[in-house]
Amino acid sequence: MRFKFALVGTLAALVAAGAVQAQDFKPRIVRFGYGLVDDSNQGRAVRLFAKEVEKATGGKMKVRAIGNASLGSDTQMQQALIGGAQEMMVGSTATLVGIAPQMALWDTPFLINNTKEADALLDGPVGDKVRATLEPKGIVGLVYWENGFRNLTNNKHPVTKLEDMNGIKLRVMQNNVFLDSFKALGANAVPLPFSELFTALETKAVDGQENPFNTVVSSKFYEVQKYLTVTNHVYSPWIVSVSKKWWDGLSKDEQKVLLDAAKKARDFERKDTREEATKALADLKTKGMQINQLSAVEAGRMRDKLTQVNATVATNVGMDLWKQTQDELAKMRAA
Ligand code: TK8
Repeated sequence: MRFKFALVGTLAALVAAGAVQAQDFKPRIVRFGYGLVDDSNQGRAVRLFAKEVEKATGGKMKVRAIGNASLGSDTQMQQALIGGAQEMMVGSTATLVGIAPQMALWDTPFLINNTKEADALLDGPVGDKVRATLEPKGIVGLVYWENGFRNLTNNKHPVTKLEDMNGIKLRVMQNNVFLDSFKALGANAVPLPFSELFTALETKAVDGQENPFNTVVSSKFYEVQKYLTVTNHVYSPWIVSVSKKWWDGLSKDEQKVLLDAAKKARDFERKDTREEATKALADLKTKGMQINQLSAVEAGRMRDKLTQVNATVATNVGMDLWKQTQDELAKMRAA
C-alpha cells in the first residue's frame, strides 16, 4: 500500500515537472494555402494565424501563408492535404461536398438569416457533427471562418426579379447544390474553380458569379462586372483544414497550438469580414457598380423554386441532421 502511494506521488511530481518544462514542439514548416488574394479577409486571417503559431511555439513552427491559389484550387489543395503533400488550407465548405456529403448542409439556400445564427450553428453541435465527417476522409477540420452571405453579380442586366435569372451564364462553385439551385432559378449554371473566375468574367466566358461583397472587392470583380444584386441567398462558411496524415504525427502540444490559433484567427476574421462587408457596398458603388436589393417578394419567389433543392439536401445530409438543424434554428428564432 505504502509503495503504491509513493508511486502515485512520484508520478504526480513528474507530471507537474513536465508541465512547467518546455512543451513538445519540433521545428516544422506549415504550408498554409488559400484561394483569395493576399489583401483579403482570408489573407489577413491566415497571416494572423501564422503569427500566433510562431509566437506560441517560440518560432519552432513556421507557417508559410500562400494565397492566390498558388498551391492549387480548393479541390486540388484538399487532395494534397489528404495525400500529405500540403499541411493546411482554408477554403469553402462547398468544395468539400464530394469528399464529405454532409457539408452540403451549408449550401442550403436561405438556411441562415443572420451572422448570429451562423455562429451559433457552426460553432455548436451541428457544426461539430458536420466537421467530424471529414476526419475519416483524411482531413481534420479545425474551425469555421466566415466567407459570408453570397450575392449575385453579372454583366447582362440588373436582376430585380426571378425571371431576370433567365439566360445568365453564371459561374457556380463545383458543387451540385449550387448547380441545381441556379438551374432551378433559370440561370445557365457553369461550375468553375474560383482560381479561374476572374479570367472567365473578363473574357466573358461567363456573365456572372455569386460571392460575398468582400470577395467582389478583394478580387476586383467590380472591374469586370456591372450589376450587383443583394440577394443574400446563402451563408457560406470557410473551413480551416489540416492534413490528417500530418496532424497525426504532431504532439498534443502542437495540435493544441494550431487549434487555439485557428480559433483566435476565427474571431478576428469574423469581425474583420463583417466590418469590411458593411463598407463594401458604398465602396463598390463608387467603383461604378450598379446595385439593387432583391425585394422580399422576389426572394420569396426564388425560395419557392428551391423547395426541391432543399428536399434533396435534407436527404443527402440525413434526416436526423436536417431536423436537428431546423430545431436549433427554430429555437433561436423563438428566443
Ligand atoms: C476561395 C473560394 C471562394 C468561394 C468560391 O478559394 O469559390 O466562390 O466563395 O471563397 O473558396
